[in-house]
Amino acid sequence: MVDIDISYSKKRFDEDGFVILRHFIDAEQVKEICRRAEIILATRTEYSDRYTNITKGLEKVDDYFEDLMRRGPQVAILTELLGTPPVPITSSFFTKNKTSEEVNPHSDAIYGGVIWVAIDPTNRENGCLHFIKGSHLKEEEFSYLRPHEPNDLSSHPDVVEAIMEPGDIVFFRPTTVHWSGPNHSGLPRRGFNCFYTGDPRNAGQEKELWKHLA
Ligand SMILES: O=C(O)CCC(=O)C(=O)O
Repeated sequence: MVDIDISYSKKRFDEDGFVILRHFIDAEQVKEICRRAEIILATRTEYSDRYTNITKGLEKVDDYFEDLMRRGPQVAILTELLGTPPVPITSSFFTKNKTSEEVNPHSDAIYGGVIWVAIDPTNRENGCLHFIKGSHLKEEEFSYLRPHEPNDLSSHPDVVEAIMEPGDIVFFRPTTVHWSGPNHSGLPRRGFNCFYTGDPRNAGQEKELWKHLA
């Protein structure tokens, strides 16, 4: 892991609703996450309600993911960013092999934080994540968005393309509007995500909510 300027990262997280930290997860761990997730995918246990390319609940199948959610290097950073220890809800694997596997603009939940780790290089061509900077502060304006409904925000003035390399991580507020476009590359684009709530009292409720979100 590289040196992290936590006060700058917190400023970005608070003002923009997300922050990308480069080379955060080392190459060995990226490989291990991918290897274990691919084993789970091969035997598919739990699907997202609407997406066949999103596999949730990895931690229910392999304790490695439970441990990673609870004790991975992201926990200390997220604690700083949220100002409170994050409570893990679930971990998911997002594969994107086809052009049809888009996730439309949406926000995830109200409380807590989300992390997304790039397993493959990701860019505009293969459907990288996009964020609307500052949208977590304008919840009402974006409350109409649903991940299964197309809404073109690609020319929004505050859009940011999260171009990432394997091991880069993005921390974001669940209320920050985000989406990922089609994959035109012909190669898989994979990402690993963990969702945390910031308040243990919300854990049950957020678990239910997350089942229905991308
Ligand atoms: O990886 C993707 O394509 C979408 C990720 C996403 O929507 C999320 O992590 O909440």
